[in-house]
Amino acid sequence: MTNVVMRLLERFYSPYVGYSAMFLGLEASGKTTLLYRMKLGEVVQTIPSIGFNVETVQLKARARSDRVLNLTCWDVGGCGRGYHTNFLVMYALSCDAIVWLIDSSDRGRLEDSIREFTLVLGGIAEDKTIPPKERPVLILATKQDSPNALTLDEIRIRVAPAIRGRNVFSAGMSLTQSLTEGPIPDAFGWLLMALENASKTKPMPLEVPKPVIGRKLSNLEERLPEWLARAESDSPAADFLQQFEAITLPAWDHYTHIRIAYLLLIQFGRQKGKDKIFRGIEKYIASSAQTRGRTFHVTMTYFWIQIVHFGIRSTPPLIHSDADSGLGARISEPEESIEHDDFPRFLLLNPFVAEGNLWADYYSKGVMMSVEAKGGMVLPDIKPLPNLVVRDAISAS
Ligand SMILES: Nc1nc2c(ncn2[C@@H]2O[C@H](COP(=O)(O)OP(=O)(O)OP(=O)(O)O)[C@@H](O)[C@H]2O)c(=O)[nH]1
Ligand SMILES: [Mg+2]
Repeated sequence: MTNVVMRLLERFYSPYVGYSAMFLGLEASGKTTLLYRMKLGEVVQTIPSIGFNVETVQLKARARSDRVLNLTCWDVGGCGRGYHTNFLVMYALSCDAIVWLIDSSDRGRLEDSIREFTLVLGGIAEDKTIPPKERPVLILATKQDSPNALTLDEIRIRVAPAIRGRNVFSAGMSLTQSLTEGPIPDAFGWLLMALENASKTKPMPLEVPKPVIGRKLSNLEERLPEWLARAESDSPAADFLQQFEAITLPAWDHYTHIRIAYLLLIQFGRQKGKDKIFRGIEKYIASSAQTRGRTFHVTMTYFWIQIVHFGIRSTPPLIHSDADSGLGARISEPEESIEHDDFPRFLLLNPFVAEGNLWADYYSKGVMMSVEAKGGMVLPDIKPLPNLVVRDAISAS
């Protein structure tokens, strides 16, 4: 089942324009800051990420001054918090390199970071198509500007056992440092060299690597491949919306809700789409035999609209490889960037939408299940919903 993830990653993101790297590291280690620093050249205000941010960046590689590294970067929200190791490995297997960020100012969590990283590397090592040595690992010790930060040497000594036998370069940096001078271009210059050397010897994969078998799969690890397979064979967008309108959908479950929200928000935008979702779902619950025993829940509906909308806004345009044109690559026009039938790619980048109890990260049960929350919009009591203002600032830049 996990092969559907590999297949879709390949369909959307391969052949890559250049190379790809997965950014790993505990919460607040600086993954998103680095990504947008490279993409936009500035430090943007970040919020803890909940899904994937994927961007292709161009970096001058200092050691090879005439060369530019084209890197498609997968930034995944807080490893060790939301996602399980096997889930990260599914994605990491399709990347050419691993970039591991360590927060040098957080002495207390260095061991946690090493433990998580060791688990992911162990999972990747099960992929026999690429020998471990040939998937370069770049270790970035961020926040060197913080008082009392761990030095790069202290970190090197501590991480050594985790990276034995691998092709590794480590660098200490502050993410506010220059992108053309100093440790950042040095580190990515090394990465370019390592990737070029690896691809010279890389054998052609004969088969899609088998999913990694480890401990019991978490809910999301099972559900995402199921959802992707379902999305691939589902009825076209127009038919699906027609069935929603006619109260004849084949099922009424969490997947159905998310696809409804996705399609209506894409087609009508946030304001009009939200109204259509509210009215449509309320009508469906009132009229369908499938929904007997259920009542319309205002806050829950609002929550999922917000989450899906956030996911849509976080999904960057797809880069088409366009070898024939001689231009190398073409970025989708905004209006074609998320197509109506692009639901599988949306799921791939925003897998958290498949977690039916995601709301519990934001709302206590008592609040979400209250009469007030059912009948009207109630704000979350645990933490604010993902922030579209920050997201919009990133898009605007
Ligand atoms: N002083 C300093 N702060 C940094 C540096 N790198 C990142 N930060 C700050 O650390 C905080 C967390 O950075 P993020 O980029 O959001 O971290 P992340 O790894 O994406 O975190 P999650 O999305 O939760 O996994 C932000 O406030 C950054 O501005 C650095 O080199 N120096
Ligand atoms: Mg982040």
